[in-house]
Amino acid sequence: VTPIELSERVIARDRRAVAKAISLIENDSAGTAELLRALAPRGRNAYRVGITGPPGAGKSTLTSEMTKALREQGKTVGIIAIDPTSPFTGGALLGDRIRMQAVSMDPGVYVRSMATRGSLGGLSAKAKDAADVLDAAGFDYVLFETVGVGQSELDIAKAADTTIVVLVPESGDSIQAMKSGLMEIADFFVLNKSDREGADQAVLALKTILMFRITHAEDEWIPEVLKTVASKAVGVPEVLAEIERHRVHLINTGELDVRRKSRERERILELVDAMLRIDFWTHDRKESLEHSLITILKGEATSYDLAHSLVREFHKVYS
Ligand SMILES: Nc1nc2c(ncn2[C@@H]2O[C@H](COP(=O)(O)OP(=O)(O)OP(=O)(O)O)[C@@H](O)[C@H]2O)c(=O)[nH]1
Ligand SMILES: [Mg+2]
Repeated sequence: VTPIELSERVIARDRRAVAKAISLIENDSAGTAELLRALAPRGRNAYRVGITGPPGAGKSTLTSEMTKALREQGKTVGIIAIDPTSPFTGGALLGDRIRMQAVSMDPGVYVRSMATRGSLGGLSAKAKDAADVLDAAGFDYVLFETVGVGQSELDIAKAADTTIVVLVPESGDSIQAMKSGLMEIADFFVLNKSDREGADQAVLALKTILMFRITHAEDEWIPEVLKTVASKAVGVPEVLAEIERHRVHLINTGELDVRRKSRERERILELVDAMLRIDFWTHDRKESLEHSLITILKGEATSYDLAHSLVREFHKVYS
């Protein structure tokens, strides 16, 4: 199928076409640009929510329950579970798949695991592009779940309109969140597993930390801390209500457009970087660099000299 044919099937919400389209993106396959171009006029309607937090916090359980609740409201939901570590389907994802099976039998729900294999962008970029596909396919919500910890969790905020950080009562979680930069990306917090001991103290600890961050700026959004028991669907309507409250806030302050523009800007910067790098590092240039390295060791040149001469030569080729 051509990218145009594929785009038509995506717009008709053909599940196999959606799967194929996301695979194209995942692998930087030829036709990706044309596909996204054809889908572009159809998108820009889905609301994108990132669900992140430490391993085992209950992100998948919460995502499933949120999906069920959204379906009851008549909304359609696309879910992207992102695995930053393994390009293959790992154990965690398999577990997710089983957990998500109940919701994914529903034609109004699409569940997809995703890895980043290609070189034209990182995790958040690929997640964004995949969300563009689901958006064009007419899903009302796109939920991203990030598995694991680290930079990928922080990056997901770039792909989402609203980012939820899921924590659990275990002591030290809020301190951990503060250290790892999760505090900065959270539009609100969910303290899941609040059926466990220490939930109220954990909420208090989080709220105390958050209090220090209040700047009293006009239109300031102050992140809430909500308690849930995802495994019993407790607190889920409140989570959806908070997403809605945040969405309205973003619209009223103009911040939604700011976020969406910044998402596109980041994506373009990343694509240009990757494209230039691919054009630049031809076999010949790599060889030439390899042969010159010895001059540095001999003290006859510096790394700056070699970089400058490579770039100068590159500019000559393109002028
Ligand atoms: N007690 C309790 N257990 C929960 C709750 N929510 C989820 N769990 C359980 O916690 C375990 C992990 O839940 P997941 O939803 O897989 O957590 P996750 O954050 O998606 O995990 P990873 O994707 O592996 O990082 C499962 O056994 C869930 O049944 C809760 O509110 N209370
Ligand atoms: Mg999970």
